[in-house]
Amino acid sequence: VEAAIPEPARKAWTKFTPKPFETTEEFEREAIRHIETTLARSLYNCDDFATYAGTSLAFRDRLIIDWNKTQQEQTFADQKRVYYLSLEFLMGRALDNAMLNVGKKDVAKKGLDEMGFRIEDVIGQEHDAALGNGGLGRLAACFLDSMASLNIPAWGYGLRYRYGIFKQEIVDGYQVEVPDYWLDFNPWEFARHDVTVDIQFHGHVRKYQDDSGKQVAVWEGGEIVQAVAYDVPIPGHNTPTTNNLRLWGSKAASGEFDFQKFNSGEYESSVADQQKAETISAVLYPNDNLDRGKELRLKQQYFWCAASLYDIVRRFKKTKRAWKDFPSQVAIQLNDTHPTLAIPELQRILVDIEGLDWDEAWNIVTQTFGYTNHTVLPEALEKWSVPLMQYLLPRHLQIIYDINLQFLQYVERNFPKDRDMLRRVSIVEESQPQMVRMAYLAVIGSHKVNGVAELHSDLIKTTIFKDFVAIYGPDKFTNVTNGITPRRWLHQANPRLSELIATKLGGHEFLKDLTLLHKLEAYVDDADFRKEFQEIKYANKVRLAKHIKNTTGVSVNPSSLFDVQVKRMHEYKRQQLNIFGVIHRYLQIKKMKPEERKKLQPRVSIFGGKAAPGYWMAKTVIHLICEVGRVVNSDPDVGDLLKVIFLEDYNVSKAEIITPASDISEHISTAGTEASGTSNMKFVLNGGLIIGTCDGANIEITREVGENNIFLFGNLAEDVEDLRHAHVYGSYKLDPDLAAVFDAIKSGMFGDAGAFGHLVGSIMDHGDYYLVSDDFNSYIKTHELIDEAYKNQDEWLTKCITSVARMGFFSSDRCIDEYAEAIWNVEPLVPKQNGTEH
Ligand code: NBG
Repeated sequence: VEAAIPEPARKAWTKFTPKPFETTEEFEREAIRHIETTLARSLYNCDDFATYAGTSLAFRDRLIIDWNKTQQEQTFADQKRVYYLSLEFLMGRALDNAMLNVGKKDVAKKGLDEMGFRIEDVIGQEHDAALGNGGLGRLAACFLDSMASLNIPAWGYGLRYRYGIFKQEIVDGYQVEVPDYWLDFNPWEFARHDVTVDIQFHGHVRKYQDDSGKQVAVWEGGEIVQAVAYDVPIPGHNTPTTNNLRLWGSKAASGEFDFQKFNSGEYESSVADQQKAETISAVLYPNDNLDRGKELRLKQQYFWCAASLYDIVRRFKKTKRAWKDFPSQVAIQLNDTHPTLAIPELQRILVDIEGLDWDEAWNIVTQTFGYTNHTVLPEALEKWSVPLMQYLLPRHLQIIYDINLQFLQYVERNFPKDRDMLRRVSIVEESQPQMVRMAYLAVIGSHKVNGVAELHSDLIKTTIFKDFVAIYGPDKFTNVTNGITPRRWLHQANPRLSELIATKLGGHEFLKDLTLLHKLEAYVDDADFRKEFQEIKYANKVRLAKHIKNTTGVSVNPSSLFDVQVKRMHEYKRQQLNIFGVIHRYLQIKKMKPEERKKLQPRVSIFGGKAAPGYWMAKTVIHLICEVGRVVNSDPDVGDLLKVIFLEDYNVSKAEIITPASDISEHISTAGTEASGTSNMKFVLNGGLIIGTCDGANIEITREVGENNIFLFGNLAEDVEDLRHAHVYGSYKLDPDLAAVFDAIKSGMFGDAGAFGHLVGSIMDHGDYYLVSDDFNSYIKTHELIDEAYKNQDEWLTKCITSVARMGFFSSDRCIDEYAEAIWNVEPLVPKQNGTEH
């Protein structure tokens, strides 16, 4: 490739290779140039937003220089790449992250200062890229950061939603959803109008025999929608590696509205096709851990899988290698079952288009894919109806049938005595209508399947994939416990703590090797260190208190114990258990004499999280939290002893303010329901303790930090089934303290009792599926322990510092190392120091 470029042209290019800014002055020149020329603004009309834009463009230029080098080096090195397919990337803001990863935040701060702006105000102008619902999408974002930081040649593939997760407003104590149009000005993406893929839907399949007598299938007719690539540079921390996140946008294949119709006056229908095509990538489905089986969602999934695979195959074909090399050049990771259609799609490309034999193709397919499972909740397991698939993707349905046939024949040969097994493991569920079970297809089409925490990975082997363990053996199933990037969740969110750690550890290496944190244990008794650690926590609480005041009008005392539960609203996550506990506390306070009240530990209970728009019960819990806050926060008997806050519109950038400010955070899912959880890790890494059930990663956090440094409570996963049974059939009595809470709600103490009837009823009368009553006593007793423990600030601080020192395991760098080693078999490509040779 290089040799093909004539010497004079090459000379001109290398002479003018753009150089990234280094000094404050160079930064200012770049930022001001962008403000004046790219944005057409000037000294006289430049506000925070224009400054944000100019600063971002200056940094984007830097990233693109590194991005170009990285992509060239990866192409020349011609080694295996990872493709991370995720329908969600919950990126949050990019500017602060870019500044810190390229190590130029100080330069920018000084430059902006000289230009008359405060860096915090400028950073605060950025709209979150909120292309995800919760933990699954944020995990994908942390993984991108780790893959770039570890120099793994990797691409993310996703959808460019015009609307991310909705914005949440709280109006009169109710959630109201507002659309999140975030693309008005997005300096972090590059539209690649030259990188397009035509995606087919509907139509029919024609089969015939070719001259050699081979059966050939052709997928014909139907409609075409065009996928356009938008690239987002992903900078690694302290390395030139800048990977790519490619998001696909949809548009009409012709690129234009129907001109004939337009000319004949049918203005509305002339744009209808265009709008229909653009609908595919228009909006993120706002459900967390719930599958609704909508046709448009299936269209999104195929559109994105087909465009991504076309791109991956096109890149592979440029290497001119034989097809059998495909799995040694390409690793594709399926983030949950959302991209499972990539499996039949690759089989279709290899067999129908490239003409490979079925078995040879299937071999390649199964060696290429890895599948990560993120939930055992039955309502979240994806199934698509056969008639819908037949209508939308007729050829894929045939391929899925063929995959299933071969698989079932294999099972029958190996388990001839277990007749029922065929029914149980079939990809096609014999229901009315028949359904395609995507998780089974993902297991069958991948070489490795992993869960996201030890308990979860054990559970999938004994529950949803039990038969598949028998069929394939246990080695196909493995665990990769989730992690978080310490760059965003420590260095960026809690800069003072990051600096303090760096002074003790002699630099910032811990940001790239988080296990180095263990050295902090030597400072547990160091008076100066302790004092500063505590001051930082207090300052972070003051910052959050200001945010609370600004957004809710409620004043909270930063010396109170801050008790935080922020995550998607879901019955299995049990925010209802938390708010019932708060009501219990309120009732206790009301009963106390003034001198008893003086002994109490003041608390602020902080909630945040979105409910899926159609999830009535979750919305009811939000409403109850708001109503309790309304009553408690204005009760003169209570004062500072208890405040109840619901923070509007919880998202990544708010998490960066909330996480460093917590004393206790709540991770209280019914045991066996939360696959991992990742905010639990963020809170402990930022010097907060947690109250939690024996669920997900809480168990491994306990193993790392020690039982004395975490507040565990509640029933175990192994007992859940029996407990549920007892609710329905056995002798079971509602917890008396919880009964008192329900009486208070029913009395109208928190507004219209009728509004909470079905919430209370789900526990009292309808089986208490999430075992709120069973865990209630243990929960409130544990909160009493927390109050006592917090009063001894010295011991509390020791717990916090010790825990931070022991969190090294939970870096997403460790996850990526494990995936790279055990699943992807890919090596890092360390960039040349001055990699401009290419
Ligand atoms: C979620 C789990 C979380 C887990 C994240 C990331 C889905 C389907 N699953 O517990 O509920 O931390 O995945 O693995 O969103």
